[in-house]
Amino acid sequence: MADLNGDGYPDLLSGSWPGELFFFRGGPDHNFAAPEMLRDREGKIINIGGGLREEPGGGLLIAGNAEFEQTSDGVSVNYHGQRLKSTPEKPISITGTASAVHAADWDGDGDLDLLVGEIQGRVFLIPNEGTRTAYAFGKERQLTAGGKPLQGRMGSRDLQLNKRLVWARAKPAARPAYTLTCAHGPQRRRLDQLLLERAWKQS
Ligand SMILES: [Ca+2]
Ligand SMILES: [Ca+2]
Repeated sequence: MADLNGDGYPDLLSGSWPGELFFFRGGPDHNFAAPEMLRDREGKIINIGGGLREEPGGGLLIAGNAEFEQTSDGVSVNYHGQRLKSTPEKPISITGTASAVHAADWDGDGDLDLLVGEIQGRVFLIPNEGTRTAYAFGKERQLTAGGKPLQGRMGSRDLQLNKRLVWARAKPAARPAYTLTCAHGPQRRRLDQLLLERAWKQS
């Protein structure tokens, strides 16, 4: 919760699975307006890593908030104001990037900037280049720790990097481990935590 627009009323911010950031404008007595997707200073809806991607097989993949619509002449997809047609030759599918957001005055200039984590575990700063009462978000940049890009990583490669024994003991059905790499070394998180802890202690 943060007063993003500086009107004296706390607002709500939320990340999402498709990746867009949602702003719930606060009012008196903690009443909130319907959510709106946050945009950057050029009017583009913010979704780090989202967008349209051409698929190798000829399809189109949308990473973001989109809605399918069945019409009399086929299937259409509404994405950020665009209306795209899904055809057998160029079928449209949807995925997401996921996001979590926190507002803080990162650079101490009085307005609230955004800190955003995404599905690959990367953490970005989106600077507020506006004012305390009229936000205008600039281009994101990935935060660093210990001189390296800050990233929580998933997958067997990270397990092997940190403790080979962990992966050797993980069963195929086990979920991958989650490792946050930061200045003071790898930090293990959740995912088959008992198995991980046991293997860690026995190694
Ligand atoms: Ca507010
Ligand atoms: Ca600021």
